[in-house]
Amino acid sequence: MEDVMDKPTTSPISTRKHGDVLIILSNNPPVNALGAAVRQGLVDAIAEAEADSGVHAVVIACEGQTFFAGADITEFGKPPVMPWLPSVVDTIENCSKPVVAAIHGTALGGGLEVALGCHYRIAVPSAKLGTPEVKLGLLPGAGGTQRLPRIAGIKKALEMCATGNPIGAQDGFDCGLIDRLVDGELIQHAVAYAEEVRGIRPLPKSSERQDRLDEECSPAVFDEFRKANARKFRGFDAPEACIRAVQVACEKPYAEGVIEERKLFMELMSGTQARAQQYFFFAERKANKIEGLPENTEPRPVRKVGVIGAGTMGGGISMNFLSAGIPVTIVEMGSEALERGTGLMRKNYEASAAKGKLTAEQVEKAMRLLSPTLDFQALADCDLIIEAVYENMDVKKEVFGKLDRIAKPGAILASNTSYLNINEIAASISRPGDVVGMHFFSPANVMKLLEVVRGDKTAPDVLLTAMQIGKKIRKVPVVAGVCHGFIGNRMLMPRQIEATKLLLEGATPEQIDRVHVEFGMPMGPFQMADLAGVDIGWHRDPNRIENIRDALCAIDRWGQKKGAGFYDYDEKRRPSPSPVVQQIIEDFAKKQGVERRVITEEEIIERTLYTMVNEGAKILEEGIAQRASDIDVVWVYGYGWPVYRGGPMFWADTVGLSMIVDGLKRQEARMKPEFSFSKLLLEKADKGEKFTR
Ligand code: 3H9
Repeated sequence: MEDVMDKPTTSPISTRKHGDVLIILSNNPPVNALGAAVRQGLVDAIAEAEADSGVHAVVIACEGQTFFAGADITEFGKPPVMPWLPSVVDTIENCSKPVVAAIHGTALGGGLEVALGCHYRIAVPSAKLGTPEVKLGLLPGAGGTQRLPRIAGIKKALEMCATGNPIGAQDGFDCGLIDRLVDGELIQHAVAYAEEVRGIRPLPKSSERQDRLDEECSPAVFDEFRKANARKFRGFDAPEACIRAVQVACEKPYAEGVIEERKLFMELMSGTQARAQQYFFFAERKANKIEGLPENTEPRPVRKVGVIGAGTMGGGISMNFLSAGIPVTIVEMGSEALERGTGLMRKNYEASAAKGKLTAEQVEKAMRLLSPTLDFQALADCDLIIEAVYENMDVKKEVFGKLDRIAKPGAILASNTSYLNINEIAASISRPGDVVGMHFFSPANVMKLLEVVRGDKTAPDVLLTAMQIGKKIRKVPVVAGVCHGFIGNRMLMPRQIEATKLLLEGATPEQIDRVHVEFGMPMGPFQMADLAGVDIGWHRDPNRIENIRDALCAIDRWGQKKGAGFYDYDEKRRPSPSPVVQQIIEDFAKKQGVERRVITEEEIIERTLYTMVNEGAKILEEGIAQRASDIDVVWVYGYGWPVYRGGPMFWADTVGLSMIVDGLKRQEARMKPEFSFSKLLLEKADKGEKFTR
């Protein structure tokens, strides 16, 4: 049957008739976000269906890559434009003719809520369904917290709303969220489905369902869920609000539930956490954009990757490519190290398989793509070669010298250095334009951050390729300029310097760490030192004791791996304060003539966190970071800065830059000579400006 097109329209929503089914189509690229025009279009289209006596059923579908991926986040914080989404969803549900949602791509947030307002849901197997609002510091605010548990059950709704993780279509089908799964032409199937159900009355409305609630409602379900996720949700406001809203579905009728949902939604929306998380959503996407890249720059093809060094870092880096289906040649100096390295990679993969994250077949597929070798020459056909050898300029130069002779023309030569000067490495070979930094964070197969270091001579297509390949291996790449420590590690330095000075002045490691953990960091500076190894960068001479770190290393307190560092550890690696360390600190303070006093939480924040903001501002003014939000992306993904505080630069804006400057001025005398003010910070504070918008 021929479809009958309606009159042309400028609305992102169009309608066409297929027999007695009205097909409502959204075309709002890139993700069919439910902006004002889409919402209005949906309401108008439902009115059209109601008014047309020739229409007996309705299909709502989307063009492009996805079903509605949610409310339009760019509208948040602006004056609301009617119709608002909850009433659009109600309008759909109250349509007197059956409405079928035809889902492909990702039905997320408000998009899933639209689908829940429909009377039936049909999806392709590749579709994903989710309520990611919690990741934006919100909860599903268009009836989702009340409809979802009524359709999919309490446990599923809790999991989806409070974690924000999407589920697959099959899972959706199994829990009752999807009524029918279909392969092939979705809209055709949806129309056939609509014709099949057109006569069924009463219409199934998710807001009226009670059966699933009766099955699962008990206070224990909520208590257990809270307990099981306490660590994950620590510090965040939104997950608890999501749990509370779903709980209301158990306790109150639908009409009261949605009022409660709205109240909780508005509370979250007006809070700083939601602002921070929404800011971060866009920050992450902005980080992908490279400034100053000539238009027409095309990436170089990367079909095969070489990795030099099969240690923890080299192995982890290799796994990223293997998992993305890219063959890797990994080179080591000795067969024992090579075997150990590849064995560890297999072990890591198998551990993921044991947790159900991979199938045994996927593990084998990844490992088959790996070619371990002792022969440097084997790198000759690689398009991208990443060295992950010992962090020493001479060693790196030697490796790059070899690569210069072996690598094919046009191969990208990347260094995984965390501190060293990429320009100096590049200048030592005949093809500096091919050199770029690709700084992975440990464990490299897990951590999302990738600092892509742009040297003075790095060719634009090399930079673009490094950024794109980073995305392909599911990292969050951020461009950084050349300086000691790039963005992330450079900002770590003032924090570490001040934290160590604070120990001498009277603070304890556990006090400083507690302030950081309460702030929302996964661990404090001394917990981090113990985890990473107190001995990293130590000169290895036990008789040369110039600071607390030297003193700890000299008596074998190298951190968790030795069962002792800034803390004592039991056999389960549980830390406790160490009297030995306390004594070392006190002796050291005496030796240096440092007067010990009571250190307040405020001082710890000012000296260890405000100093980071100051360093971030220097990084910005020197052009090491392209934008303030990139610094935030580095800190959230690389160091676990709590995303509900947006990142150090966004956080500084919420504190107020003049407050930051005042705090630093209060501490300036104690922090000298290491500390100096960023001009940009002073200027911005003076003008009442912010780093981020
Ligand atoms: C909500 O629904 C609240 C309701 O419960 C209640 C309301 C009352 N809005 O990620 P990509 C842009 S809250 C506006 O690179 P992908 C994005 O910025 C919402 N813009 O693509 C980017 O722009 P640009 C709940 C959006 O293929 C472009 O689209 N929904 C939105 O890798 C491409 O995005 C969510 O939280 C939006 N909702 O991934 C879903 N979404 O090109 C958020 C994307 O200028 N979205 N953009 O940089 C996503 O998770 C991913 O974008 C998605 C596609 C998986 C859909």
